[in-house]
Amino acid sequence: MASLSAQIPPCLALMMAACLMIGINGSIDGAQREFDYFALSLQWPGTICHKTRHCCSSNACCRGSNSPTEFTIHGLWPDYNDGTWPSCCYRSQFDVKEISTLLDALEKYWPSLYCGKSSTCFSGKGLFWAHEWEKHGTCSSPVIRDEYSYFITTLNVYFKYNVTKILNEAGYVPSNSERYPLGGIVSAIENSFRATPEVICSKEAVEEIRLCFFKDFKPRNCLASKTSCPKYVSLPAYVSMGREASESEMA
Ligand code: U2P
Repeated sequence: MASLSAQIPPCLALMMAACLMIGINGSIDGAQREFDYFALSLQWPGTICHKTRHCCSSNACCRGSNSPTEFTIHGLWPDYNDGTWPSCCYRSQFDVKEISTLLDALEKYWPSLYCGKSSTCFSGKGLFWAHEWEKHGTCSSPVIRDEYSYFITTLNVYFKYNVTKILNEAGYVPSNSERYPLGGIVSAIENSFRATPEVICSKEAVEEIRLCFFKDFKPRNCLASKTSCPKYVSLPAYVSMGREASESEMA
């Protein structure tokens, strides 16, 4: 039987080889080009936990009086200046052992606010942290090159730029009745960090605030995007609604 290569005309074989070298992102060797800046994405539990319908052990919204009342970390994302971002840059399966010394801090400041496992790049479903490391962390090179560095760096940036504190000091405190001017929230952050954040809303409630950084972690403006927020927004307070998960409720 003739070999496969013998059946393919040389010009077609060359084209096939070229296609294999050019990855899905149009980059040579499948490598994605280096990112331009970082976004630290922070979630507001007051807004997200309002949507919790079923409890489970992985969801920090289900911790009742121990549920988070400050902005928590969603992820540190390498981004491009054109509004797109690289993802799943190389095969590196998340290993919780590598961050065992950080777990207490991660449970507190970087918890999942949802039930259900998160998708990972290559290994199906896993922890929220596995999702963030595999999808975003692997694209943070050459600034961040391994899993431990990704998590410790993110925690350090989060502690240094404390959005909850800045907003509280400016009078923007959690409330289920007040509405605050979006411009006031943005200005409070700009005045403290000298850079413009991005604010994401769910209806009128602030759901995420993103802080942007150059690769040396000096603050920079986030991209001017069409905001999903109205002119006046809320910063809902956490309402437990008897959500301390009973075993029977655990999904
Ligand atoms: O905004 C919806 C989801 O898109 C992903 N995202 C958004 C902005 C950005 O700069 N980078 C980015 O990845 C986020 O996906 P996730 O990390 O949650 O999978 C975001 O939730």
